[in-house]
Amino acid sequence: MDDCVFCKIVRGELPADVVYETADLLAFRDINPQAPTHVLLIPKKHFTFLDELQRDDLKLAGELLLAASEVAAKLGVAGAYKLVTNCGEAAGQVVPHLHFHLLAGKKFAP
Ligand code: DGP
Repeated sequence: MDDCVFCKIVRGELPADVVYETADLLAFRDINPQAPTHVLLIPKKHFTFLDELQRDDLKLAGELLLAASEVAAKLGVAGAYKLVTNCGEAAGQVVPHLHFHLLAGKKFAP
């Protein structure tokens, strides 16, 4: 989408601290980190949120989960991170492009 901030990052029109990239996925550090490690993992293709994924996107959905694990390993936080997606404004979603927050490096409540 033309005016989507994460689509602009994908297209290189906005800068980002990229930590991981494949043909279909991108991970970059959050501009407003809530933990010492706070990375956003996104599909390059625009989906507004998780509920827009279809059965046809099953491979991409799986790639996203495996990529989260790979990003965590790359950043040295394997086995010690939280993975969160906010689906919709009511859940606190601000940027309308599907993304997972990978958070680590601090103690989280159970
Ligand atoms: P959410 O509330 O789930 O939509 O979280 C959106 C996150 O995106 C929030 O933690 C801040 C981050 N963010 C917003 N704009 C930018 C940006 O331009 N660059 C980066 N790196 N992060 C951004």
